[in-house]
Amino acid sequence: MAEKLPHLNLAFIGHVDHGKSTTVGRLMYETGAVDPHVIEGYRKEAAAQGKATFEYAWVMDSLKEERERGVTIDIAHRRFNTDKYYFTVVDCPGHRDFVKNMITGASQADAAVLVVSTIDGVQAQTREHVFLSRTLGVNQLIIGMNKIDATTPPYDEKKYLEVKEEISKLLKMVGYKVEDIPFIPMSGLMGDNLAKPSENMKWWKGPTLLQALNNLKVPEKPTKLPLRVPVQDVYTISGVGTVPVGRVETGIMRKDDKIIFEPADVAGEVKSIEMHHEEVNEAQPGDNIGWNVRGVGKKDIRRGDVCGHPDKPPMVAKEFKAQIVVLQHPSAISAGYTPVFHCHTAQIACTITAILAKLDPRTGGVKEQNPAFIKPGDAAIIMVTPSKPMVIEKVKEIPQLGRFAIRDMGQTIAAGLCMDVTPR
Ligand SMILES: Nc1nc2c(ncn2[C@@H]2O[C@H](COP(=O)(O)OP(=O)(O)OP(=O)(O)O)[C@@H](O)[C@H]2O)c(=O)[nH]1
Ligand SMILES: [Mg+2]
Repeated sequence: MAEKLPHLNLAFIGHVDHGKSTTVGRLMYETGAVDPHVIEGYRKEAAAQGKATFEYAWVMDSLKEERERGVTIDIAHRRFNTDKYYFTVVDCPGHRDFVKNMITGASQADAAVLVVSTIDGVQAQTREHVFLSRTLGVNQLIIGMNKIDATTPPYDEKKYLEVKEEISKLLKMVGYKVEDIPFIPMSGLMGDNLAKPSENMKWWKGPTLLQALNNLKVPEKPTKLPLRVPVQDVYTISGVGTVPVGRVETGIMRKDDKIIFEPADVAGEVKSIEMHHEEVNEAQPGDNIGWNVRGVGKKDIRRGDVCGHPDKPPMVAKEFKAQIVVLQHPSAISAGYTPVFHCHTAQIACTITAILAKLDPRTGGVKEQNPAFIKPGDAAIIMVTPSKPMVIEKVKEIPQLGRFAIRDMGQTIAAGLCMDVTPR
């Protein structure tokens, strides 16, 4: 049944202890995804360990260290469904030491619930998570104004309006359209306005969290953007010919289309398209395909090349400008550093030739022009020169091909977006 409903990836983000795991746990319980006996068991066990009130959080926090410390450390995935959607929920950690796990969670999300304690309002990781969500392309937000049961007096509309204003300012600053975003007064712990409208807030006429989740939109397939199919692998099949395989990121590929591969710079024609071992006439975003090309040899193209139409060919960069967030690095990053950039299926050593500005990750504003170096936690605008030709697109034009991760020494050093490209 759940498999037939449209699917959405949903991340819960926000400052440490503001109630993300509790809200997810209670929502699971109220929608029947978690058995009441399980919660009852956690309630007793948590109380016995001096961790009373963490019973719902334990649905998501299953590591021993998480339960002992009462904080989420790693991201946890859980599934649940409403009558309209089937959700995969990613519960992110709020603690500043685990921001990189939050980034992994948010980078997979179609939408996010930002949980903010109505008692404490906007805090450091509220700002940081909002900025990162924006950078990572999370376009739909719901604000869960949590712990409304514990304001003074409880369920206080005045406090709600005050904190709502504070959050709105932050969202506007990084470019979210506040008019489209619901701000729901709720209690993850008591269950107010999660699955059922609360009796304790007669002043609230808006949706419950569950209704807001049902109002989310399945992201539209980017069929109107230019065709981009990054090549994952290339085969030669006897009697058929050259067959690259990959996932269509944007646009539509049709049988008999003229196509071009970049940066290889070879052109051909689509003889046939195969998906799940069946021949199809066209392929759309999200489809994993193998396509037989006329006029292209196996040796002409390789993993990391991108297939497009000749009238709007993939952009090959000589140099590009990017915004990055540094996640981890043993020391500091300065101009001249040459790690590997992972962008679509390409993995290419690129030199950071200049650091133009250091940004405040909590606001996105410029903190320092031309800094000598940047460190974990910093965001920055940089100039990059690939060691060989590389396809990358401006994130404003083709978002799917404008994001990348920077890796070195077996770690993800940074995540980023391409702002501008100097073509080859
Ligand atoms: N009064 C009240 N307490 C809450 C509410 N939601 C969560 N809490 C309490 O806040 C504490 C932290 O809750 P968590 O759910 O672990 O918070 P979190 O946001 O997941 O924290 P991290 O994952 O570590 O960032 C626990 O003691 C919860 O019982 C709420 O709506 N009202
Ligand atoms: Mg948590």
